[in-house]
Amino acid sequence: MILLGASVSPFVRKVLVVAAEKGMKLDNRPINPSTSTDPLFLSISPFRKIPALVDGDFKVADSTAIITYFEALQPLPAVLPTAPRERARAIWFEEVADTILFPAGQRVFFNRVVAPKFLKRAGDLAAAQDAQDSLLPPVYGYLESAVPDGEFLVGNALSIADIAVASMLVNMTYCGAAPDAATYPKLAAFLGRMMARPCFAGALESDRAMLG
Ligand SMILES: N[C@@H](CCC(=O)N[C@@H](CS)C(=O)NCC(=O)O)C(=O)O
Repeated sequence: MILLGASVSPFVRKVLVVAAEKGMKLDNRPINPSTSTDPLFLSISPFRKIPALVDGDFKVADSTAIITYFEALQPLPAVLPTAPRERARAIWFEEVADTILFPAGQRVFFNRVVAPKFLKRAGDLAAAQDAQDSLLPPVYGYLESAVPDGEFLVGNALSIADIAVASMLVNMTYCGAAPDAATYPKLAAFLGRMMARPCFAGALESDRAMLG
């Protein structure tokens, strides 16, 4: 299977981590979603979003859609809990990561990393600082209160909840906006635990190769 998109995108990272957890092999090909003219990419992802997946004659974009496909193809180890309430809670955390944490963090990551490193222009550092000061604290505060005493966000096993939240937070470690251990001890410890898991290793290695 071919996965289009670089691991520094938290949505791509989420998919790479799920695949690694399930022992599924992916041929990961970085592309620039904004400028790519690759007809294959545009045929899968009409709105130019990564990740995009090709599996033979099947194509689908969107991290949640791709992970749903993986889970159906290879149910074990499961990343979607089977108990109804746990599954709903896991999707809740994935949604918080994708729709609340990502837009807040992206303003920091884009202006401090993407603009100077990949677009070769200065980022809006005031906008980055504003997002770090005003947008991230409410999300971090919520997540700090939601991290249980156990190892995982939902139930007793790794799930999409942990992978989605940690995948977004990884980008914050690249732009000086990670949750600090003094203010968010449980969240910082959670992130450390997740990043140390073998399923994150390949994606983090790809990040290092790209970010230096
Ligand atoms: N809901 C999508 C979101 C994907 C997304 O926003 N990807 C970003 C990269 S982090 C992207 O492709 N942005 C390029 C653009 O908007 O032109 C998913 O879960 O895959």
